[in-house]
Amino acid sequence: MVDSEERIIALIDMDCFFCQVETREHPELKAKPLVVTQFNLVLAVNYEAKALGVTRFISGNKAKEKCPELEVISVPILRGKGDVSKYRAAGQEVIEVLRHHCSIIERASVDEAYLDITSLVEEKIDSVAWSSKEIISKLNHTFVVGYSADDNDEETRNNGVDRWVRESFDDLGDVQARKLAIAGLIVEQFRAEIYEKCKFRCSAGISYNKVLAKLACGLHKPNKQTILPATGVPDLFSSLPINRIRSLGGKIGKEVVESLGCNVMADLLKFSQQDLQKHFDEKTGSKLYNIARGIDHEQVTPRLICKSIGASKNFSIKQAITDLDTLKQWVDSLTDDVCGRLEQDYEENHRRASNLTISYQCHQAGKNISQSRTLPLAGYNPERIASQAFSIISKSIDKPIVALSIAGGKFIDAQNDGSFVNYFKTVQKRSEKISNSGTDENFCPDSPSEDRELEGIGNIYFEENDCEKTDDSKVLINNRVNVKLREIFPDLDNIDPVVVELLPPELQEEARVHLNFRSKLSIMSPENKIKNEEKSKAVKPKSSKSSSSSSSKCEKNQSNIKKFFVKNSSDSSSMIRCCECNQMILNEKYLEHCDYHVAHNLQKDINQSLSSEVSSGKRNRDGGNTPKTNKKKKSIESYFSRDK
Ligand code: DCP
Ligand code: CA
Ligand code: CA
Repeated sequence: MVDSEERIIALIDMDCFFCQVETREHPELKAKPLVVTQFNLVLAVNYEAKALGVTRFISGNKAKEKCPELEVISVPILRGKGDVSKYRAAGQEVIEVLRHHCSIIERASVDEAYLDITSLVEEKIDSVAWSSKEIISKLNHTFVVGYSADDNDEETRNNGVDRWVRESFDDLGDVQARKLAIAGLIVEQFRAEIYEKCKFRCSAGISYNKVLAKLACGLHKPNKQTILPATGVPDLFSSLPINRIRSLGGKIGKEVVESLGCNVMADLLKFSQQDLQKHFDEKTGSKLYNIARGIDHEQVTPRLICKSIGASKNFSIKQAITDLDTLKQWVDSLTDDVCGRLEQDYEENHRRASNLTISYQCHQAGKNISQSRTLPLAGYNPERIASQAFSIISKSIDKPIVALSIAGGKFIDAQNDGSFVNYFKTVQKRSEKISNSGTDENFCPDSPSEDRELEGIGNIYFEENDCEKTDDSKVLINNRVNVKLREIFPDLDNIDPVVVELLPPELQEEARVHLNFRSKLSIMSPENKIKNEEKSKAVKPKSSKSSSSSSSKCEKNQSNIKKFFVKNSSDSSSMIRCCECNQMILNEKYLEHCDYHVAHNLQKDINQSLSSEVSSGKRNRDGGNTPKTNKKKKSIESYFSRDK
């Protein structure tokens, strides 16, 4: 691996990207001032409009006021939110051009990518005896920090490049500066080819790490590239505001400014590494210490495809979500979007997301408070994802919700895992078959179309099953395990806890779902309560002991189940770290393991809501102790079934 100080990194970023995509599609817009809006908010401004004072993140009307001749195009709207798929596809076209030349490309956003071009530079530098004159003539869109003025004056630019190249290639010149000059030639070629093939103009930054390449890219735009050599860093940092550095635009940058009193990057130089580590944490402290000196060890991770796939929606305070119906509609819509894209990604890139991140913002006391939760993702089932997201977000419905996001991430290789997406297709076909033949009517008489796979791919899936659903709760039942369980307990309503102890772990867990569910019902019904008391008197002493320590036993069993899923081998290549319990799980057991958490969490939620309802006396089915009203309150759980 190349030493981080020896690398040559470029960042290529498309100019006013959404505007260029629209102009390519509508050539009549060429050279006209143009903005692209989404719900009347300006997202992209072309350089003709920027020259007339139009800026981003203002309303389309306001932009039009500033520039009456402005052309305004809206991002297409799909299911009530912006559909950016055509811009994403256009960004991918650019990546396709680059990947013909470079194998280390990291796509960083819809319109930018980092390239590690160290080996390309080394090949090129040795390929011919370069003359300074030739290099200068080819760096015709290039600026060099420390040698070119900030304005775009062509003569100043050219003089600066001339001086820098001659200095770098004379006898005392620095090897790294020469490499950067050759990198400049390579990137000029890339940019020309992008224009030739895709008709998009772009800008680039070239330096020896990602942070500096990104910073350099923004210094001269559009259709320009900027080289940032090590000699240019101290001068640049002496006046560079902290938030201009990629990773210092947010919270940490704010803290550097507010609590350390730094205004420009050079102000950070007065702090020792220990000082910074003490103030922040060890990792952040040493990162800040390095960045202040122009050092960044982060590698370009070859990644042509995004790290996560998500769908999000922001709302103004006026439009904020305040009721469960609206929340459900939006959660369903975002979930459909994200699942469609995840499935497409699965087909195209043979990978699957193993994490689901559900984020949202509530407006409270004049501030937007962010909340986020990451769960294991066992499959791309929109109904299941929507119900998980809904159950999490709906807990905050007492505050206006101003942003929602659902994203799949932490992708893992799915080359040998055709069952993952196919599972749902199999389920669909299977349920059609079942409902046509009627063979499984006893199994789930109320909703054959909701039936789940009974055999097949070998993974255990805990799915929602309507035949076990009450007004108040949903019980997760795995049908495959359920079939086995029925062989042991023909009447699942009367499972003997003593026998449960003797079962293999996965059956124990499933049996417990039934036991819990029945015990919830028994809390509600005095008649059942008596029956159960009689039953528990009849069980052997061992059993009464086990029920007195049921919670610790249950924990023990759960930990057994966890152990069952966790491989104790040292072969970490086929293992994934679970985001929920942080344990390393064997790849082929991961889906199974995820389902364990999903079932466990939902079961916990159901139990919590039931016990709080019971203890606060809210329930009506309590033997008539609470007055019944005719008005049926819509419970959160009733939203779990999307077809209602
Ligand atoms: N974009 C968006 N939402 C944002 C920011 C940007 O949808 N909050 C879209 C519109 C942009 C595209 O992403 O065209 C790329 O964003 P950039 O920040 O790279 O901005 P531009 O490419 O528009 O302009 P520039 O020429 O400054 O790179
Ligand atoms: Ca851009
Ligand atoms: Ca960008």
